[in-house]
Amino acid sequence: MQVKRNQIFCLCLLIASMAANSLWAQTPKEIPTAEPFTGRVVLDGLESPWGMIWGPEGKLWITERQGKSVVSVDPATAEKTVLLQIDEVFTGPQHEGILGLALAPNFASSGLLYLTYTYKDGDKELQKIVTYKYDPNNKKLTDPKEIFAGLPAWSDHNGGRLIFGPDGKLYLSKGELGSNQGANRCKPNEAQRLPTADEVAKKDWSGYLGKVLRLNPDGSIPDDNPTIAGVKSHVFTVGHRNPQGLKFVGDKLFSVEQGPSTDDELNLLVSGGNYGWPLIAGYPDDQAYAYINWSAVDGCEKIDGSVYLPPDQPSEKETKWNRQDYQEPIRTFYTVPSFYNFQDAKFGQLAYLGWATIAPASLDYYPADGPIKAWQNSILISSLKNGAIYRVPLSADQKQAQGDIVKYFHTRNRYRQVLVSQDGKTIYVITDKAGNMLDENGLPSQEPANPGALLAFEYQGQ
Ligand SMILES: [Ca+2]
Ligand SMILES: [Ca+2]
Repeated sequence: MQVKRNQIFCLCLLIASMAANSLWAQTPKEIPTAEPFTGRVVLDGLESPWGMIWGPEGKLWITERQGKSVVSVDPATAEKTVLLQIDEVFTGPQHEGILGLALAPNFASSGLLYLTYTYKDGDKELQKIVTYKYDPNNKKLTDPKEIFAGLPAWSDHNGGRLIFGPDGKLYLSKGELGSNQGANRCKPNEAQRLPTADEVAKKDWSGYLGKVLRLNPDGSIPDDNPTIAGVKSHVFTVGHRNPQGLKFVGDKLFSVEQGPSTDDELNLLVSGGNYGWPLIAGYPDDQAYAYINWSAVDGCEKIDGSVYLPPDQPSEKETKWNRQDYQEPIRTFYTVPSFYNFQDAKFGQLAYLGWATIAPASLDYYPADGPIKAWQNSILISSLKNGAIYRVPLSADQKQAQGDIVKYFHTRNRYRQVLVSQDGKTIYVITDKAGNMLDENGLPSQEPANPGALLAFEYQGQ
């Protein structure tokens, strides 16, 4: 189904048809939903929207990753205002450009917006965090101040979500740059490598890959950050692949990260926790994943990296890795047995679209007192691969996922970020401008129905 601009349609039948999708036959049950929604395109033509927050005056503030800009959109009228354009930003097809954004906790008095983006310093590709001050009279972001720079970046797995916690600290999710896979398979994966005291003293952030970072608002290291292997740094958690979603629910920090060919993860992050990548994907169950350190394999460059788990290369069982600080995910998308068919012919050249993953790119929380009763106290996750929102109900203490995952709003798009409206009645989604996804019939497509769009799904129930 294509969402047409200004067209309102009922999603009821679409949602009911989800149960017929047999792709996840071996995975946790997804149940159809009866909640009534209509969908509409608020606007389209955004240059790869990536991050979206509630700005002042009821506006949505959105980063355009490839547009190198921050725009303000009135969700009621679709009026768009360019607040900022940054020439220095370095963009690429998927993982580079302006990524996350966050308002300072004292935004009402300081007017400060935090932004993170990739840039070049000579031959080096790096990422920084910069603050801008909002001028409400001229509707512009001005007065840039760099608070953190020199973080390694690359064309793959930059993470990029930026949020403030209730503790007043700034959190940034950082990926492992796609090392040890595909074109980058001969670069060592550093998600388990920890920064040394010497590196931290020299502001060498090369040990920060595959980590979630925690910073003071001025970019310095908080005194109460964890000391890991004897070193205090910006590192808050260790062992992530490509964490693109961060969300605080009360004092609990949830994240989503993209798994390899199985086991995208919903995690509850605890200070100093180790989330296992690349030694463990999902649970330590030795199913369908085993770590191969390609960089240690003789003649790595000559080996066909598209081969899945080549049997003649050394691999390490997940269960061999046994550590006190290891934290399991609270839900995976999905854990499948080793005999899962990773080469289903119906996906053709885009075989990865048939793998047991959803490519989660963001998450939001639907509050316990929200008007959609069936949604109360749930995590909402946006999927790039399926153009859908996955709702994961939480336990009353919000420490565990419980019950069935429910899938909503599937269109032929890549859903980059989900954001709940302040009244809890509208679910906003921004979509990628381009990329691969599954269409409404579960077949591969490279043509998004609504490229670079802001979509609104409005609840019609009582
Ligand atoms: Ca993990
Ligand atoms: Ca596993």
